[in-house]
Amino acid sequence: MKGWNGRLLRVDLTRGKTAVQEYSVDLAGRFMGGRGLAVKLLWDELKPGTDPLGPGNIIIFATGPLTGFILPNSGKMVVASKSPLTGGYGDGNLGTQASVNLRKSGIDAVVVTGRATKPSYLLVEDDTTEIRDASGIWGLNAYKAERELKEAHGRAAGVVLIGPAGENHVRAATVVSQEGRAGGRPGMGAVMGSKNLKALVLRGRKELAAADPDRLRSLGREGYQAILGKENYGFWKRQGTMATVEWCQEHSTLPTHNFREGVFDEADGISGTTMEGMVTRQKGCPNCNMTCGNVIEDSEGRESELDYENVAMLGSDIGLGDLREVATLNRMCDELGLDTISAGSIIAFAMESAERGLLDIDIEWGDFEGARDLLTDIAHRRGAGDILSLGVRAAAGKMGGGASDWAIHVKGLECSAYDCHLCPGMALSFGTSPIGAHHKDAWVISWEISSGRRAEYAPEKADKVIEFQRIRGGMFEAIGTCRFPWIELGFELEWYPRFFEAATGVKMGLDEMYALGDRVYALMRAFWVREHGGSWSRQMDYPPRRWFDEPTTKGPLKGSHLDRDRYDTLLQAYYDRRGWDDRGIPTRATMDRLNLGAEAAELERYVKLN
Ligand code: PTT
Ligand code: SF4
Repeated sequence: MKGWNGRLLRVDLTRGKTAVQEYSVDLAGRFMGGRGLAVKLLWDELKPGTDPLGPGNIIIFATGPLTGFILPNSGKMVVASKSPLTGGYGDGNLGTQASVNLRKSGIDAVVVTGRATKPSYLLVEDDTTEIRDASGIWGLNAYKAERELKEAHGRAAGVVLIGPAGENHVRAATVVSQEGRAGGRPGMGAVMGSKNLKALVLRGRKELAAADPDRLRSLGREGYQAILGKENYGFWKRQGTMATVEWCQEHSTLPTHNFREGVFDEADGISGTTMEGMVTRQKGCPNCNMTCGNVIEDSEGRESELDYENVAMLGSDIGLGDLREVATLNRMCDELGLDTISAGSIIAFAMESAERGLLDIDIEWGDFEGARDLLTDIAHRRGAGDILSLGVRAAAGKMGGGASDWAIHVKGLECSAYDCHLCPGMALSFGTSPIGAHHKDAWVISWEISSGRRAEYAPEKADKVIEFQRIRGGMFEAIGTCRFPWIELGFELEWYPRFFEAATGVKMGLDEMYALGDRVYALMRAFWVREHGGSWSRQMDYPPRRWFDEPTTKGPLKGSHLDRDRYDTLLQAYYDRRGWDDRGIPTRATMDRLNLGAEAAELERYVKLN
């Protein structure tokens, strides 16, 4: 196999053993890498009903066949596991030197099981693998711990690790890297913490073997050049994802006051334009010439790397309009290893619960000090932070008193930063995302707004969601590169089959890549259904109640809300197009068509397939 290393590193923390295992050409061909490889391994090896925070859970760090080659934005890896936040399939995508180093050590994915008896970290140096004592860095924030690990193992080491939130099993703890990269929103950091696994430290110096190295080199050069020539490149370099603040405000989709509204009175204070005057440097992932990490000084003089999601959720959604204070909360999340989107949503939920007299804490909208204290309490599970550390769905369930009405999530994952009171297509994207309410698979909102928002529930919206899920959630999550060149700059998708062929020698058109995406989607859905058995229903694919029941009260689109019946019709159109039945479960014929016959037989042990 060229392009792929064809090898997994298996780590059993209970026994303290590691082993390298070759995997088959068939597995690579059917699932490719990244998310595809991860969900297939979880499907085959994770016992249904496993406690996500128990030693039986499996966590996988999976690169794709393009990861690590000198190609545009090829520094990504997927971190996947059964989620302690949602109880279903969970993953996230991280840009880090660790991805490149893993591939250069001759490994495509690390598969971790069991639980170490004491704090540990995994050290991989080319062909040598060791489980080491992490007692000295347990309890340290992610910045400090990463610095210590780099001091011990050299600056070239790639490190992915957790902070105190992961150690304390906070359900929205992420995996972090490089002081400002984070991935694994549905609690992948908590799974690491439950295994007493503080970090993976990876060094690799081998040459990655490509099927056609000369072609790959020239394609890579041309690709980087083409990106530099894209019209929007200059603006992207200035604002990165932060341009979205102004865009969302303009279109009434900026989450505000726990998604009550889509406009924020102080939006200018947290906008990309405001940020432009504050940027001190830019950071990014390896092999990238679009570096989108804009660093500013926070209100305490420390560096903080901003992205739209972080700023909207820790800014407008909690009513905070000072960018340097938002940056402080953002920096805290990175140090604590806490997902910024969920953290913002949880704080907003707490603010609203306090306002309604259901949570006895002293906090109000826009209260920076209160938010700062609460973040620390959540990460350390102190006081009200304990119940909030479970995420908004579980916290609302425990609190009662109607709190579920203002718990903004899908399937237990807090929504990312797009208010959908008048965006049914984006609401469908959140509803059907394979990990809960995340925008990464189908960010259709820009298309939805530009193509006539008022043609509200047209079935073409289901087509668009599926198209994006195929490209973003299927192809990009499997090949191991960042999707930003395509979605942000218009770098043509046709580049990717060319890169893929030069790397692997396998000719695969975009249609085949999308078919692979459909296979991966069906299997992720099967994973959810197997975990839920008879309790699975189409209600799981509904967006938060607030968007149906509580019209917005401000801005040009004041009075907007979603319509339940029409959403349900749109959802049905989505199922029909995917070949899933009325429950949202792939039919037997669909599974067979996607070459998932054996997986269908396994699923039939839990639910009857139509
Ligand atoms: C991603 C989610 C996002 S999506 C953001 S900002 W974004 C938040 N970032 C966080 C952060 O920072 N710190 C923190 N403590 N928590 C955070 N939570 C949020 O996590 C990220 C970029 C971004 S920035 C996006 S959209 C793109 N995502 C990609 C993807 O998913 N796949 C892919 N093939 N390419 C992508 N390119 C872009 O990568 P999750 P990163 Mg992230 C600090 O992982 O779990 O999917 O959540 O990985 O290396 O930081 O790059 O406006
Ligand atoms: Fe990383 Fe941003 Fe570059 Fe994508 S564009 S690879 S997220 S730095």
